[in-house]
Amino acid sequence: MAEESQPAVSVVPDDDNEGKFKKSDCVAFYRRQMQGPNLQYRALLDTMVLTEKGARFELLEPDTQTRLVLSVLPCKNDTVKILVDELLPIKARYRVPDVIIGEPQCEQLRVERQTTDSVTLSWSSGRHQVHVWHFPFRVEILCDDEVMVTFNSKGKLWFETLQERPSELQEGPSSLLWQETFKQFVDIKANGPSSIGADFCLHGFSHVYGLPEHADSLQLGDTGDGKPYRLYNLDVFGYELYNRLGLYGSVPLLVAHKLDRTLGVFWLNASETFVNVHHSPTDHQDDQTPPVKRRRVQPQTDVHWLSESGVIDCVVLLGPSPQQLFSQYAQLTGYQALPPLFALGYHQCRWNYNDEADVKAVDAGFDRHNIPYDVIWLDIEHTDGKRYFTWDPVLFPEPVGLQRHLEKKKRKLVIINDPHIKADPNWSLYCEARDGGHFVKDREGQLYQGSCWPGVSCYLDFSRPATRAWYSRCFALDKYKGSTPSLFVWNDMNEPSVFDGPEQTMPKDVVHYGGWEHRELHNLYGFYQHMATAEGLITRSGGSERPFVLSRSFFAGSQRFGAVWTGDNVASWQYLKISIPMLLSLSVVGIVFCGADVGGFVQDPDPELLVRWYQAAALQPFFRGHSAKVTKRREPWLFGEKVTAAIRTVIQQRYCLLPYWYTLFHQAHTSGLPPLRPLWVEFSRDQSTFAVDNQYMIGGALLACPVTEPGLQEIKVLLPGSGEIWYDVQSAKAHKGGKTLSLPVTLDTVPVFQRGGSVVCRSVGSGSCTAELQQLPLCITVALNSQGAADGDLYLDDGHSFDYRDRKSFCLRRFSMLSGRLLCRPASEEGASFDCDTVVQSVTVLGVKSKPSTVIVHVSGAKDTSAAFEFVDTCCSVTVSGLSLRVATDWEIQID
Ligand code: NBV
Repeated sequence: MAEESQPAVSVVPDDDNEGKFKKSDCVAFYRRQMQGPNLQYRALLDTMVLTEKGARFELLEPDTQTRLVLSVLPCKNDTVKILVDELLPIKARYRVPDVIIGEPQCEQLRVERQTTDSVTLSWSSGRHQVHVWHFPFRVEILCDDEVMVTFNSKGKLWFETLQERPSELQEGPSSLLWQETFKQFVDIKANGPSSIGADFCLHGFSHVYGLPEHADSLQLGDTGDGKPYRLYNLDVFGYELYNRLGLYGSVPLLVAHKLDRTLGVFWLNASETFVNVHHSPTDHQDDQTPPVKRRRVQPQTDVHWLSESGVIDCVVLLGPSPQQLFSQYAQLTGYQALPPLFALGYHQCRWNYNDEADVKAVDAGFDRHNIPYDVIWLDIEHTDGKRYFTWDPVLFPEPVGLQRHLEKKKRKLVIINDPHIKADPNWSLYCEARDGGHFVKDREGQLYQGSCWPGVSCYLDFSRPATRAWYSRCFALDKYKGSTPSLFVWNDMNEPSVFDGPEQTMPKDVVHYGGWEHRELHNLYGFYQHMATAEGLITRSGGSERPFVLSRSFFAGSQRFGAVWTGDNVASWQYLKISIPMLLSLSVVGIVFCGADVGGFVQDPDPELLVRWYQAAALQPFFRGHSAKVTKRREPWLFGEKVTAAIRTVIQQRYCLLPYWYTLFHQAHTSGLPPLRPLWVEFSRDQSTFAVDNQYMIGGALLACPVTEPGLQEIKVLLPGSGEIWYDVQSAKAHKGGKTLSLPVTLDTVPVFQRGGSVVCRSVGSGSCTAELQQLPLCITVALNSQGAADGDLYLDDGHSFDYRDRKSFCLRRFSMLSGRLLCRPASEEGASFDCDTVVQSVTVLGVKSKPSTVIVHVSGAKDTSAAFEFVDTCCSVTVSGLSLRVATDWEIQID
């Protein structure tokens, strides 16, 4: 098998993006809707039926005689679902399965008022109402009598009902409804035109976010320039910046924010989707009216969604706080999986580490240079001829030995596993998949074949439950030869990438499980592979171990399966800069375990860029250095001692901060709050934060402003919130909030500030990997606010199993300080059973008014003792060291 058979078609992807991808104006359904007639839908109010599942109305468009059915379902957690489907469809339309977790708990609706023009419905306390208008048809969602959102405000409701295929297609525009040509590719549409669309007006909102994945700013811009946001998962090598064409994954959630409310619109559709955003009044409108005569108009944002097929299935999330919105969205699509602790450490990847000796040498290099790391990665060349689940017999003859070698140091191996399967009838895995019916078919019912790394390949149909189960079983330790429990997985190319397909992806007329065309579920393909891989790793451990899977493609809900990264970025300052808004955009839509390739995947970074990239990425959730095949090697020690030292420092600092990161991941896992937060999430009433996307919060306590420009000598940092105090983490110096600080920078400066009122736990020392870190004591930094108070949580568990869930084996503690007294107490009643030896070795309090005279330590059940301390006048800090206080016991420290 080691011998490479010659592929029939070129296996090299076309790197020239220009012209490879569609622009919106060459997408037929987009053109039809944008240029289509104004439709005159009416809600037939006398058809209203109220059930415990909400209200149902018929809709009629008299000119086209289109009949639809509208359901409005308010749910217990302040969300409202709006569903529109055909009234009498000739066949069922695709409804996205597997994304929404659990049935929503519906509220019982009451009729408040009904006239011939409209009906008003309310639920629970009556604070919220929906107002359905006969004509022009629209649905308003109100809170305390104020309209927050209007569905179909601009009358863009569009629904192409399914028709029988004409026996013969006449030449002319109508034949184009049944097939569409792009370059040499002809897409035959089995169901003809089936697109849908609708608009929402978000009243009072002018700041909107979300809709990844785009290499663009955090705030969504106005698409009046004719460039809508596209959601269509594609493999875009070295993607262009500030471009709204779709990248590897999509999450159709738009988040809107204003001073007193955060709101979301979730458009549950997995087919190709465009979103137009229009802000009014715009800042730069061409308004001839003299300013004095202008009325102050309330701002609004209109959002127009257009999808190629499926039904209109959307949920309005009413917040009102950002925290409530994240929780509502997590209740809908799932919470971030709690990663094993090692996954939050540093990952070293390259396309490719050449052979076992190379891997061992790189691994040893980290020890030699005293740089902690947890995982080394193998790219496609580790396989036998790009057959996933195999090993190159020459380069990786002893994979088990290699994993044992790493495992002795408590380190892991991640290998790549792509969704294409080499069409090789002499390979048992291929034959099993073929005979089990696990591949997608073309529209003639033959196995669909496309080209990828192995040459001619078939593609697994991950939408089919039996295929997912089969694929999951392929990760069983006895089936996947050469794998051990310390091997984890990376799913690449799962948009899916097909080198000889339209836009380098799978043709839309390929057929999946249930007879559904690929067009219906394109954006779900990677989501399903991620799901099956994570499931495979869980099952291989008998259900006891947490998986780690990184996926390039994703959809809403992918957070349940692991991590994602931002694909093939470039080693340039602009790509370092854009990584921040890209990761923030993912974070606000629930994909919170995310990162960008450190150093840039394509091309070679200069040492300054590499250092700055490590500094930024060490403060981001998923932290992996990666580089493309033709780039120069860039392990951290290859650029001279100064660079090695700078990189070592930030990786060590990352490890020290892992107790805090892990606590944030526990929070994401239980409440939906992202670890990485745009400033407005924490300072939701501070308008100056709404557009910031070069800075961010790590949890509620730390503000980071990584340097993303070359040769910088001074950086401007917005410290939000008048009344806040911010402590520079490097110097401990206090700064007042509500202003922009000018901070001098050297290559070693990483601007991070701790917010007054917070407590952050760090490890003392970093160890050589996370497993070592777990043995180390903690130091606690208490940053006092202007009232002399602070608090913060710490979450600990075994770092790898599901015992935290199944046996409540974890430890969740709260540190709180007030009037000079720091308490360590349980933060939750649950979780007492975790046997935790971790101790606190030192406590530093920032912002004390004057030098204390005594420090008394009180541990419950023991005698009070006084402790030595150090007071630093210049930054008003007190450090009590030499402690050994178990975090699992209650204790207090009184500083007088
Ligand atoms: O498997 C090779 C690469 C991988 O290193 C990279 O991280 C992915 O984004 N892969 C893409 C395929 C080839 C890209 C040119």
